[in-house]
Amino acid sequence: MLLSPLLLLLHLSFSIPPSFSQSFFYNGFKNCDSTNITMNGVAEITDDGILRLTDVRSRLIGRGFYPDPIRFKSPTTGTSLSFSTSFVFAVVPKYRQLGGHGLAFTISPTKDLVGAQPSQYLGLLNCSLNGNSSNHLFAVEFDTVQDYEFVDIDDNHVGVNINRMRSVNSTRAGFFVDGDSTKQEICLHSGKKIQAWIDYDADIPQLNITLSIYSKKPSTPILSLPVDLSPVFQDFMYVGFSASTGLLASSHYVFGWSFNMTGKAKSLNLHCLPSLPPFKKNKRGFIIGLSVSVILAFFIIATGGAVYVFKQFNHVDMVEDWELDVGPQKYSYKDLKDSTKGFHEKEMLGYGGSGKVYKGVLPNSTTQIALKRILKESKHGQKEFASEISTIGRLRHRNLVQLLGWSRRKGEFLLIYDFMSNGSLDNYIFNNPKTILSWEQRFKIINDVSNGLLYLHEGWEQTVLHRDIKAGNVLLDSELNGRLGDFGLAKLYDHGSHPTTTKVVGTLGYMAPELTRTGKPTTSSDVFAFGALLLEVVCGRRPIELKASPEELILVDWVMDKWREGRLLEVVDSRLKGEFDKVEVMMVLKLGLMCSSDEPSFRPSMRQVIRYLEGEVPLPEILAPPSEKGGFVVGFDDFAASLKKMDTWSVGYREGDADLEAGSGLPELVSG
Ligand SMILES: *[C@@H]1O[C@H](CO)[C@@H](O)[C@H](O)[C@H]1NC(C)=O
Ligand SMILES: *[C@@H]1O[C@H](CO)[C@@H](O)[C@H](O)[C@H]1NC(C)=O
Ligand SMILES: *[C@@H]1O[C@H](CO)[C@@H](O)[C@H](O)[C@H]1NC(C)=O
Ligand SMILES: *[C@@H]1O[C@H](CO)[C@@H](O)[C@H](O)[C@H]1NC(C)=O
Ligand SMILES: *[C@@H]1O[C@H](CO)[C@@H](O)[C@H](O)[C@H]1NC(C)=O
Ligand SMILES: *[C@@H]1O[C@H](CO)[C@@H](O)[C@H](O)[C@H]1NC(C)=O
Ligand SMILES: CC(=O)N[C@H]1CO[C@H](CO)[C@@H](O)[C@@H]1O
Repeated sequence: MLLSPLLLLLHLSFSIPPSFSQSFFYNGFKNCDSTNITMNGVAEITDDGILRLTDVRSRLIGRGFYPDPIRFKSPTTGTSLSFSTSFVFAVVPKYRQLGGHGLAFTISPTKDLVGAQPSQYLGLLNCSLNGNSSNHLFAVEFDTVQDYEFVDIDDNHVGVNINRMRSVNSTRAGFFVDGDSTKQEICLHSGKKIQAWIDYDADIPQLNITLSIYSKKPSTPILSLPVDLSPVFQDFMYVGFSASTGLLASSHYVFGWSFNMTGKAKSLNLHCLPSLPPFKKNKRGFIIGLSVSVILAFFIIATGGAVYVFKQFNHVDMVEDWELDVGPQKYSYKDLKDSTKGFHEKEMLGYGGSGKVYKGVLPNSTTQIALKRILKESKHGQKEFASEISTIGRLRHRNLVQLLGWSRRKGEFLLIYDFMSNGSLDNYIFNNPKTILSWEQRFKIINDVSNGLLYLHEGWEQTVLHRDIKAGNVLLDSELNGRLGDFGLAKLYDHGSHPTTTKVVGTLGYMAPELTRTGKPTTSSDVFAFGALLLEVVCGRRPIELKASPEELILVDWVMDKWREGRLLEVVDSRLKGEFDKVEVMMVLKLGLMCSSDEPSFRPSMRQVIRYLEGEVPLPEILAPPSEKGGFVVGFDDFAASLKKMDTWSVGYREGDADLEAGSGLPELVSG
């Protein structure tokens, strides 16, 4: 008698999962506990009935999942089923304007996502799992940080992630008001309630994502993708939310959630949902009893106090959470400042991209250092910058200028580099140098720089673009070894992927022509700049020489013309007095031209460059002088033409750049 119910139970639990729902609706999570929502990490349901995934502590993960698995594949056809969901969330950052990191609606084979990491992984994956199709993970991320690693488009986006953190497609958070095709922006970390709808029609297939700050669903989604989720889904999956914080942190809240496998999910009414407790206000009535004079006295003391505190503040190095994660050693700002005699003009070594460089001494030692002082006003810039510092600090190569440490004070960064006693290469080749470098020394420096650049491009776990290669950024140590300096402009990206468009930076004459069009720096645009460097080291002049005659104005054109005329050796720096190895010089000049090709695909990679320089392989045949305008150099005229479009070039100017001074006469020249 007892046996049959038991058998039935066994049967139930083995043939189909215990129970699975087709739809549910949480109009707030009041009276809910772990039987209604499975929580892990730091997630909890507040007394007000809000699912709080994380609070504002650093590096947390919080998740809330619907407890039962849901069938996501048709038992008959084995293809994915449609679903529809809507939820209301809010992100309240610890520091206003700085969200970290984000939350994701998640469909996954498990509720606990073992091994997942916080920060940019949103508690979904980790670096070894990232990208593996056996993850069977689908997520829609609401991300408030721009991770270059995952090619995020900005720091306020909605993206669809399938098995990897890099989004299949993403868009800036916002919504369309019905009947209006301009997107209204939504700030994800405003702390306000935001409703999201995710609708998937498996038959088309089509995935729509819609956002709004209202209860009514806009008719136009902000993302609509033709994506088949059949390979992603398993028969039964769990649905829920995952959120994480990094060094910067936000509280992530979910206020209500509706889900439906058999039709459109019901929208939530924002007014019927619980609200976040308002910030505690000062007790009213406190001041009422006080006389005006007391208030005045209080005001005066408070002002005095504030001024005092402010002054104190300016003397103290403020430490923020994210600083603790920055790799290289942090030094006291005051010690560093003192070692440069308070950033005295006399201690200034020159300008590096984005800041002045001073000579100093490492605190409590006799080690000489070069200190770069960079002003970073915005908080956002500071955080990005800190992550760059920690990357640069990990790069080590004998042909790179080593970053030794850093320091920071409000709105200001100091970067500590090895001191290079012989200064920068430009002092030896342009503007009547005191010391003339011999060809052997020049050839050695070229080889050094190419090795340093190859390391940046290929020698590290991520590709590092230098983005500002020029003679002024090649430093010479006491033995005249060439070292690439100034990685302030470096941006990283994964091998094989493409960096997102960023503001074009670089120096006039070293910027690849496609950079001004696309704004996308690549290893190939670094090679272009390296080509310009090769030519100038051989010729002893700048890539654009304003004092030169019109036919000699643009170095690469001039060298090209001479080559066509069969008089290539005439371009070699006359200060070498003919003392050089002709074969090496010819090879370097031709390689310089090849790197300077307008067409990125004609340019060699740094690995190839090194093979040519070391004589391992001869330069390709294509480098035979073209009889007429043609061959691989077609387009050099475009280069000259683009020069005339001064407005596009002007983006390459930076304040305080030595080359800027040289360039200041250009507009005149173009009009004349
Ligand atoms: C939570 O789950 C319990 C037990 O399954 C159920 O009785 C209760 O109604 C659920 N609460 C809500 C708000 O759904
Ligand atoms: C990533 O998670 C997997 C699965 O839990 C684990 O085996 C692996 O060690 C984790 N990798 C890292 C780098 O944490
Ligand atoms: C993907 O994950 C599976 C199972 O964890 C593992 O066997 C496989 O090696 C992983 N593939 C890659 C490319 O990491
Ligand atoms: C992303 O989707 C938009 C349309 O919503 C489409 O135009 C764009 O090409 C897609 N991008 C990628 C990388 O698939
Ligand atoms: C996606 O949005 C379009 C409107 O742009 C609509 O025609 C289509 O039915 C929607 N698809 C789903 C699955 O909701
Ligand atoms: C330098 O020496 C001073 C005094 O001896 C000490 O207080 C300080 O911590 C030292 N700084 C470093 C970076 O070692
Ligand atoms: C060419 C040049 O200036 N060489 C100098 C490099 O630095 C060392 C040490 O500081 C000097 O001895 C060299 O004269």
